[in-house]
Amino acid sequence: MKILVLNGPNLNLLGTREPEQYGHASLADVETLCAETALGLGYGVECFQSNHEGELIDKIHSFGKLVQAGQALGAVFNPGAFTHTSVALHDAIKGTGLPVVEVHISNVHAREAFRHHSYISPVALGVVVGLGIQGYALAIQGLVHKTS
Ligand code: CA2
Repeated sequence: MKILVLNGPNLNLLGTREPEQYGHASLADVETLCAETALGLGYGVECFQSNHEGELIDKIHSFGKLVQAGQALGAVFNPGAFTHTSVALHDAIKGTGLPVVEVHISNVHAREAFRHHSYISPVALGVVVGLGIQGYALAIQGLVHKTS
């Protein structure tokens, strides 16, 4: 049984720039943290990052099918800037019924006004915001807690 760790645009740059906003950890560090957290709860992970909206949508579709087949639990998802723009990602999550916990490394509510609205939150099981990369571990715990 596996959990999808899904990251959106520019999160491949983690650890290379803007450490005051996003810390020093790399995306590989995030994925290792997620794998260790999930393993401790009895789950595996599949990690996927894309800078392309359509690729994220395709992954949500394929994982939604795995959940329907009882082969996956759901996803922790940091949609990056698509959080604030993407009706298409909203529709993909809603249309597949994929259980999603939304994660943001930074506290988007303490930043620019355009980051205060999320198209993902209304279709998410829960949201973890502003707790750094530890938020991914908390999101996995929350996903397991809410779905099993
Ligand atoms: O706080 C978060 O996790 C965000 O989802 C990160 C997005 C931002 O657009 C959201 O408003 C909040 C940006 C991810 C870009 O990450 C970078 C990391 C290092 C260097 C440059 C970008």
